[in-house]
Amino acid sequence: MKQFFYAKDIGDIKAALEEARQVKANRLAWRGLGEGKTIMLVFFNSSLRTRLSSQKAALNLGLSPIVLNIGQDSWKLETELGVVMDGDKSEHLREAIPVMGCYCDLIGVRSFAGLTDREADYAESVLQQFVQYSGRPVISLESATVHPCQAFADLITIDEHKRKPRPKVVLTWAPHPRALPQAVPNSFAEWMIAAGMDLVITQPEGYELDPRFTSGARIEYDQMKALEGADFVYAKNWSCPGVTNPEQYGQILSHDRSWTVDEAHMAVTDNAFFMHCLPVRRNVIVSDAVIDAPTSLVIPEAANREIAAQVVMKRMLESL
Ligand code: AN0
Ligand code: CP
Repeated sequence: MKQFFYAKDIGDIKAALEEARQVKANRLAWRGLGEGKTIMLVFFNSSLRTRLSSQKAALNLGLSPIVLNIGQDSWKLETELGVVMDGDKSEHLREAIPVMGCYCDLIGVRSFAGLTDREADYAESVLQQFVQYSGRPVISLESATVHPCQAFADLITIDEHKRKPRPKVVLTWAPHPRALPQAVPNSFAEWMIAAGMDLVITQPEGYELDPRFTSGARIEYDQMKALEGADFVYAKNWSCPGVTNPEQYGQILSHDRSWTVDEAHMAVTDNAFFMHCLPVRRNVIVSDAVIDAPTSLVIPEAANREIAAQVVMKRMLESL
């Protein structure tokens, strides 16, 4: 495996889930695989789960992690080509990436969407520079439009908790005070569809996700109707994807708190499990009662981030 960005990169989903079960049952069985090898984990943005689970997954494989926080531990990096670098950025990605590539065997990159230039974000311009200039297999640790490590962990979690072969999974938009990327819902939708789940997406008008990630899902603008009979409720905020109106890309179109997932929402489901990738704002995205209920899977999802990351790194090491 040379890149991990999209659901197709993992190949057969059933095989990937089986491998995840094996890894989870015996995390240290491949300790020799990463011996003498290094993974560089590059963070342009904050992280709790991704940085810790990636380091833990690497350590399980005997792979040494090096973590670099751009702009804090390193120079501030320019990411756009062709600019006159007389501002606060001391170094360009064009040099920094091949230098990083010299010191590692695998690279993981967290680089959020800028949310101003839709075309640049959806072209994954930063991630593609890592592919082009590092000479190493690259993992998206949430890039502009995708968060595959999260989606894979979410799929593992659903697979572990499902009570029927094809559960109804509802991805619901929820309010948030800041404009957030579309990476998490994009990848969640893409992976649920790839895994053959019955996926319903519900959001206020204008928040339609890019069809390249959602085609095959049912769209329902009435949140309560969407939630009826759900087996899993996956809440997430995202900013305007700019599909229907490109000028609104990255904007907040609604602060409607009636979309906050509370007990009244969960009451119309089929005793659904609640899911969120975290970090979550309590009583904005989800009520205390719902996230604290025994049906909340937020911690098991986070725990499965280690497993998902380990399967991905294992496959990359096997194909070096
Ligand atoms: C980020 C997002 O929505 O993409 C990271 C989620 C894993 N969330 C925030 O910035 C709050
Ligand atoms: N879910 C997730 O990716 O969390 P972090 O942003 O803390 O890594």
